[in-house]
Amino acid sequence: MEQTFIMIKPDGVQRGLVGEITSTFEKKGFYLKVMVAIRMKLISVDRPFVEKHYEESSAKPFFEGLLKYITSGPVVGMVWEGNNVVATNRKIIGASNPSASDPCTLRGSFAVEIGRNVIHGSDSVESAKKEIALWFPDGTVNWQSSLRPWIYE
Ligand code: IDP
Repeated sequence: MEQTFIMIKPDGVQRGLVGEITSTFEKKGFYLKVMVAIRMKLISVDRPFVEKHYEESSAKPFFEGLLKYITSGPVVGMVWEGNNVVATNRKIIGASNPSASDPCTLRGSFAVEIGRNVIHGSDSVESAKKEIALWFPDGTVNWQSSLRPWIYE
């Protein structure tokens, strides 16, 4: 099944949005593939690591600000699994700029400015694979929810 990488950014952690964001993906019917207490990463990431994560944005004028933002406090890294999870989670997250995000999305509900948009989600299956390998080099936990047949045909 398809997997995506999600990061709750420092502002999302500071503002106490971890539970609400995680709960949104759970209620949708996607599966958290890193066990919370053991494998979920609540870490401060360093500059070289963030440079690698955002290497595609390295030529952008906002890159320096982005590095400062993401290294400014702890973040939460997660892998979620489900049918079409990459594209679906991007829709749930909303447009990069919260002022253009649908109000029903996470960014539309909880953020105001593009430089403080609370959450990251992989933008393609290919970048999800890259990001998951970067953040979780030891792989993810393999488990199946007993409710799966009630959500997936
Ligand atoms: P995405 O996170 O929606 O995929 P990208 O264009 O890949 O958006 O940009 C990565 C991140 O860089 C954004 O989520 C946001 O935090 C930051 N960013 C993008 N554009 C700007 C900007 O114009 N000013 C400040 N930060 C920006």
